[in-house]
Amino acid sequence: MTVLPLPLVPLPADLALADGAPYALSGAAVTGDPDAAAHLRTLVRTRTGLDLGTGDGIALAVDGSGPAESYRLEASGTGIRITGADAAGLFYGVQTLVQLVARDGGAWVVPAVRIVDSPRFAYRGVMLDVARHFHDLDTVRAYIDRAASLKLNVLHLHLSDDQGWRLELRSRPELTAEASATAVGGAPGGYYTQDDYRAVIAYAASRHMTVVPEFDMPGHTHAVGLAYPELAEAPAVEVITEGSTPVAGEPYTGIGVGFSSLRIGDEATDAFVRDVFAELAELTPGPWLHFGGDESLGTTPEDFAQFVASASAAITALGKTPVAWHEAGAAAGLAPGTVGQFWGFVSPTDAATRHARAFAERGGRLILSPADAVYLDMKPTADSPLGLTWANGPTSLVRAYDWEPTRVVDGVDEATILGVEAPLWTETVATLEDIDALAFPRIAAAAEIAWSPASGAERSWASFRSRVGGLGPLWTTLGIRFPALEEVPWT
Ligand code: TNX
Repeated sequence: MTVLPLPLVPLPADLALADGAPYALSGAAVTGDPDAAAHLRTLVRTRTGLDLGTGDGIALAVDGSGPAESYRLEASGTGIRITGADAAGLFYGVQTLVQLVARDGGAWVVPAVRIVDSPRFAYRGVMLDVARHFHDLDTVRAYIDRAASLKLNVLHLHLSDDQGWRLELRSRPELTAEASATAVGGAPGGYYTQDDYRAVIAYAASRHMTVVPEFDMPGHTHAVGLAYPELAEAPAVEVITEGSTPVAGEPYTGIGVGFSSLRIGDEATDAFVRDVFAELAELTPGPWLHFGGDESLGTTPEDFAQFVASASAAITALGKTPVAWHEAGAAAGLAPGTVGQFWGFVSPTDAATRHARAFAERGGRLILSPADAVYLDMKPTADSPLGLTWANGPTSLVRAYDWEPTRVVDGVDEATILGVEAPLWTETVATLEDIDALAFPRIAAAAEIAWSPASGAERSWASFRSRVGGLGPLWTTLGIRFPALEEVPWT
């Protein structure tokens, strides 16, 4: 049976259309789990204008059976039942139900279906760079809602870079006092207070998302030098490929990379690294702390290896799992169990493959973020006013969709892959409207690759583009200003 008329993304693991009448939402009521019921009420009201009553009709329950995050959904003319293995599973069942809501003549209905669904990968992430441009709480909450609606469950926050430090730390108040006021192109900066950060974590948790915070080191640290000049190496300006020249002690508002470095092998730097990650660990309930490690072109290879060994050990000693960009795999002393984030291409260079594999060889797993497929900051089309192009851009929706995680890093199999993450770097991204313009609809491709089984009749570009096209009206009512790419038959 074809599922093409149903605009479901990510594609459920198992789905069958049932015979019989659809379920009519007018006058319908909901019963069961209060959190899930509240989400469903809000979403149905937004989508249809209908207020669900309280009582029999749509039954929502958690029953503890089945894999983590899984759910079952049965809809018929007489009622709907969604059963989650856990609260996250039930939440995802609600998201699926909202995607199923359709207009039938003048009525809002849910077609008769039977779905049994669970995720392929445990880690399904998006990253938001709040350093190049600062993004306020409302924007972050809106992005959490967008990601969670596609069953993504990790928000990686890139909290520091050359352009600014974005999280208040009590142990190091100079960071936000001296290095948060500006952003790329002279845009206003900003930072999260500790209460703001807790609010982000709580909001994410209410949508079953875990926050993975990143302080990027030892490169991408020009801003640290504004607060602590003694911790910074002199900028290695000769490696800048784009943008303006950084000046030590002055805010950097360009978009060059690879020029800054912490001073390695210095007790003051070690104390700084210990302080910032210890405080970050205290503030962060999730299991992962990301220490960056990318593009440290202003650091010698020996210093880089020493830094990676000590930072990954320090984070491990805090009871957290370190995460680093794949270059950190070059360091022989990388702490066992460190998770690697691969950002090479779908067909990587030998060095990227070797570095990524090094994490697995030390018992760590991999997050796949192949830049030519899932970097949401690449232009979607050549004429897009926003976005970059360095990763073989523009990156079409079909390119974002047509890749298979187990075929990227040779020798890295399904069990070694923790999951998939779609980063959004924000050199060109200042507002929620900009985020929507770049993230959508490609974020839906990342979500399907992370959630849905690798194969199946409908796990194809032809099916995906049609299902995405059917989501247009829902996205519009949710206020998502997605670009109507020509690759998609929007309905
Ligand atoms: C590379 S990908 C970076 C970032 C830039 C991004 C722009 C990675 C780990 N580092 O510093 O923002 O390209 O696409």
